[in-house]
Amino acid sequence: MALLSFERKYRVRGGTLIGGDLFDFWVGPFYVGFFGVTAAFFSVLGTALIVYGASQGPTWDIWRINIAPPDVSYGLTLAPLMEGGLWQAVTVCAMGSFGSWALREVEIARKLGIGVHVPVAFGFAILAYFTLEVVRPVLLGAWGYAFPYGIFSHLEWVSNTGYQYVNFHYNPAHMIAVSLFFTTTLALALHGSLILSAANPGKGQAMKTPEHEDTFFRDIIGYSVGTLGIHRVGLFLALAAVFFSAVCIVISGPVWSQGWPEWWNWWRNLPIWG
Ligand code: UQ2
Repeated sequence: MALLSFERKYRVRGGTLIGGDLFDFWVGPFYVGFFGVTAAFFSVLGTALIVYGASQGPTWDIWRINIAPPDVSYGLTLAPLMEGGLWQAVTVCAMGSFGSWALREVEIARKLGIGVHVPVAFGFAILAYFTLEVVRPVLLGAWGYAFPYGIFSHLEWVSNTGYQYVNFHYNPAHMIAVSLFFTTTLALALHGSLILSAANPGKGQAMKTPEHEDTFFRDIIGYSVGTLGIHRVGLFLALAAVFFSAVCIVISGPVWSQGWPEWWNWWRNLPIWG
């Protein structure tokens, strides 16, 4: 089915989660929906708040603009606008915007009658942000433990937070997360190169089939995970990487507050070393 006739068939009302027919229409190529309106509202407001914060100084240098959370002394209370309140408002806008985007994805998936895998996958990205900015600061008792909104400032937050635990690479959940990120790139490199190899067999030759793809891997490692399987592997690896990243930061402080190298003393203290 050509794209235009496909769209004529599927661009119909229904499948919305809220508001019925309200906002159930397209603007140009874009589906709007109730959550399109709320996503636009929160992202425009959040961006405007960041620009307002920048206008209050001390710099317009794009690298150094910084919207910081309140000082730790404010705990989990609401802070004055220029002492972290702006950061709190921007964080509410960000969560409103990310949540709206996920629900807009759900509405589009429902219209098409496809699964909700895309919004579920995006949900893991939201979880990563929510863990850093809400879950861990709440567990530690202050918004001041959240990362600031700024290019250099958030880099410094990551570095300082890592060094606070001496050597973050000894964090076992960090080890798992890094391994999963590397394996994700391995899987996509294997998959991307395999697909292109079959699609581009050489000038004048006909494109090859999934049988060729299966056979390549059966010949080289005795196993092919299959054309659907590789996408399951890829999604699992990517989501597991994000999940263990969230675990690795949320246990840093709330569960373990010494250096991560010290955590391994349980191994050195096993009564089996003589
Ligand atoms: C495969 C297959 C694909 C693929 C790839 C494989 C035809 C087009 C890459 C091979 C993948 C395997 C054996 C699993 C890799 C697992 C990890 C953890 C990296 O068999 O089917 O479809 O793209």
